[in-house]
Amino acid sequence: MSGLEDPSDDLKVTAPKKWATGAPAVAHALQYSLSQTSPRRTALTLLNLNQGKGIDCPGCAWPDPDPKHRPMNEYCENGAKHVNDEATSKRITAEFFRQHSVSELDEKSDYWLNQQGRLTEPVIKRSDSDFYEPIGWDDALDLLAEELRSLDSPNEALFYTSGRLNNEAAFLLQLFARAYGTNNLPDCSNMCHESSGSAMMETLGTGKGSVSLDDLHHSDLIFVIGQNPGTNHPRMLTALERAKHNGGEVVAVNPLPEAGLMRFKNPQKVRGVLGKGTTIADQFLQIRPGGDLALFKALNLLLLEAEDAAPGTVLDHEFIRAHTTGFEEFARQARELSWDAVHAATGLTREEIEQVRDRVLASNSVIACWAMGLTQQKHGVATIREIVSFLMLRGNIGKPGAGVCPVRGHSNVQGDRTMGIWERVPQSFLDSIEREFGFTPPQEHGWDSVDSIRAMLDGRARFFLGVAGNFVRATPDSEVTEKAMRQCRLTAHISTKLNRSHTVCGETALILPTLGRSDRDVQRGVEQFVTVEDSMSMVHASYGRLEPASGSLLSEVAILSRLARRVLGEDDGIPWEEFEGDYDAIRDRISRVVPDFEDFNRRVADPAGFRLPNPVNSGDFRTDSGKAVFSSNDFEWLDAPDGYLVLQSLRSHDQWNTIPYANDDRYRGIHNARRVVMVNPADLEELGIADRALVDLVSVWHDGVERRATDFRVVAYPAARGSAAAYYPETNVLVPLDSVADTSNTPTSKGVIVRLEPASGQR
Ligand SMILES: Nc1nc2c(c(=O)[nH]1)N[C@H]1C(S)=C(S)[C@@H](COP(=O)(O)OP(=O)(O)OC[C@H]3O[C@@H](n4cnc5c(=O)[nH]c(N)nc54)[C@H](O)[C@@H]3O)O[C@H]1N2
Ligand SMILES: Nc1nc2c(c(=O)[nH]1)N[C@H]1C(S)=C(S)[C@@H](COP(=O)(O)OP(=O)(O)OC[C@H]3O[C@@H](n4cnc5c(=O)[nH]c(N)nc54)[C@H](O)[C@@H]3O)O[C@H]1N2
Ligand code: SF4
Ligand SMILES: [Mo]
Repeated sequence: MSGLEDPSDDLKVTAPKKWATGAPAVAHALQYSLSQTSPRRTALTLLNLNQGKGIDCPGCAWPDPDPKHRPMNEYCENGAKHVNDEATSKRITAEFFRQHSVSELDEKSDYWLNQQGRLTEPVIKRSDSDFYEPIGWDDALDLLAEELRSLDSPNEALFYTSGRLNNEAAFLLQLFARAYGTNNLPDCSNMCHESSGSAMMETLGTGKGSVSLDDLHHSDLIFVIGQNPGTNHPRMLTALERAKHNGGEVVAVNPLPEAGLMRFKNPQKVRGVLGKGTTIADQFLQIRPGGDLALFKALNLLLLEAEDAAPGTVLDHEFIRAHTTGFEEFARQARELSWDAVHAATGLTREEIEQVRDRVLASNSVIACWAMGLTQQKHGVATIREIVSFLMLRGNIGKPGAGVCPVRGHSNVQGDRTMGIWERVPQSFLDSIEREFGFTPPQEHGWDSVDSIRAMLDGRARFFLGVAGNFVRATPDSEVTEKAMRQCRLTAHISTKLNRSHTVCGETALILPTLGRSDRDVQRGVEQFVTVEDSMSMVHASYGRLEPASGSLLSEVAILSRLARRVLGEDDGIPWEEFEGDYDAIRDRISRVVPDFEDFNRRVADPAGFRLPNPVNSGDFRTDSGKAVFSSNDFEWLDAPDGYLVLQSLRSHDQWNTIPYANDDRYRGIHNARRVVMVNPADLEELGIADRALVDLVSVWHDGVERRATDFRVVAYPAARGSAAAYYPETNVLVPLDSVADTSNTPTSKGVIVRLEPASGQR
């Protein structure tokens, strides 16, 4: 494995925090921001963050409140850190690449690479060289175009994106890929909420969440499942606080007692900073990883039994009759449940689950929120289907204060899908493209992220263009993925900052630096804005405010338009030049291709933006039967053999996906180290492993390959029994490429069976 920091022996452990986001959080954000840039740029970014006509936070996809009720400091510690990581005053110049060979850069840590600052000019690593060197934009794009035109089939090319990309560039990227001839549009969703989309499409006929912020504020009961909002969606805590003040309750389901789930001190209120804060979870279910399907099966059985005991009082028969199919078979299967199996799978007692049932029975409106703890499990899709059934039993879909709430990650990951970044986009979308642009897009599905790696490995794919992400670190089975990338003839990345995907590269490699969301974007003398869609389907504008990191940066829109013109020729019927010069022209086309975007330019001028309708909320279920589906899911869980643990790979408080900002995880009490593995003290005792021992994590999989992540410090931690937690991406090496969720093909990053061995260096 390349590029990891030396194991840190400076590890300091303090007690895990029992509350999140108070005064220290604000101080931490400022500290990081000021380490990156000047007080002036810090102030400029922060004053403009999440304001009307300001910068949409490039952090997570949590929605902004209505502008009329939005305080000036409507951002969180991590949003502030994240935008200032982009606004940094540090620069990477040609001199930097003269000093450091690619092999040398590959030895550096992910942290180090990111800390070098913003990329400022296009560079190329030629096949006979170990150095990146400057190249002009025209030459770089000519070379890319030539390579694309020389492939035997358009399907040898892969176009990867992360959800950082704005709507306008995303629309152009998919349009370009399809006009070129491929649906190979793998994206970070494949590793993120794909399981949510798969499960909801099947059962509800739409892949998106159904609730609004207002629903959350007025819900009687909110489940927060497999999600760590204190770190990953901090402003969600404000919404939960509001729901609690309105009399709502929260049930948290997690193997770890995450600080943000316990208590919240609102940094925007004096009372929040100085007082005790608000208790968030009324009930905390410390579940074993992978136990959620069993939990919701148990809850569904308890609801059916409650209905048996008092017919006509528990289930919403009218909803079930009018809007759903599959209830009889679902109910029959539900009654087969064994409580012993439920206990083994969840680690929870029947009494705990009955207590949750009582809360459900006392609630007229229930919302289920979830994130990676569910989606990155082998049976993640089945679990989410089961949760949909759970909500439908009492008609908790499509009414105020109720519904499904997959909490998205990247700020525009949902929008990118809406814009057609999807290897399996619906036929209706392809037909719209054809009507609008007059060419027939390829009809067969493209490759998702995991299949793209397989295609690179066996030579079916030879060209990789990555936009706004870090494919090599985001994907599983790092050694295998790295080999796949190195086998490409050409890899190119449109990026703001240096990362591992630039050092683990193809024979020829290009880095194309671009404007970030905070940078001012001027085309033909006119300032442009871009748009994004948040987790609750609100579409709104984002205006860059800062002086760009360098005069030679091009916007993503400009790079993609220029590349498309070179590859497709000047008379392909798509006005690429006009698109580059005026983003309104792109939005006009979006309004004619993408459903519910009519009159896009006018509607997005409203600082609040507009909300895309979710058909589910008007009883319109776009499944084959036209009804919502009660599914029958086989009982599955993660059964680790004796001596093994179920490892989940998660985020620390001080990282943004593949990029660590520091070696701290303050809320969990971990300081100065990232190569740590958190395990319950009782499990450590059973395994005969001492707290702070230096171990290797060894994953076992039925392909017989032994995957090993070396030199992790053991930390005794109040994790669920039988489980372990360690950070991503250091642990991606342990996730086998073929270990994926059923249906969604999402890597099982939260369910890896491992054993702990004394570190190889010490044996
Ligand atoms: N600061 C910051 N914010 C971010 C990101 C970031 O890296 N840094 N990343 C963004 C992105 S792209 C995403 S997708 C989101 C991710 O947001 P989260 O999903 O909150 O991210 P993870 O850190 O992966 O945490 C998963 C949570 O699920 C729990 N969990 C693990 N396995 C299970 C299980 O089997 N069952 C249950 N019930 N729980 C389980 C873990 O203990 C943990 O609390 O955050 C977004 N926001
Ligand atoms: N083991 C394990 N693996 C996981 C996960 C996990 O929980 N466990 N989580 C998965 C999830 S949920 C996700 S979303 C993926 C994340 O995977 P990615 O989205 O691929 O990774 P990021 O770390 O967000 O990408 C960071 C890079 O994006 C570039 N960038 C940042 N801003 C911009 C911009 O405005 N424009 C452009 N062009 N480039 C920009 C910078 O160069 C930066 O280095 O990882 C997945 N992998
Ligand atoms: S909650 Fe998410 S979108 Fe909001 S400020 Fe924090 S990181 Fe940004
Ligand atoms: Mo994500």
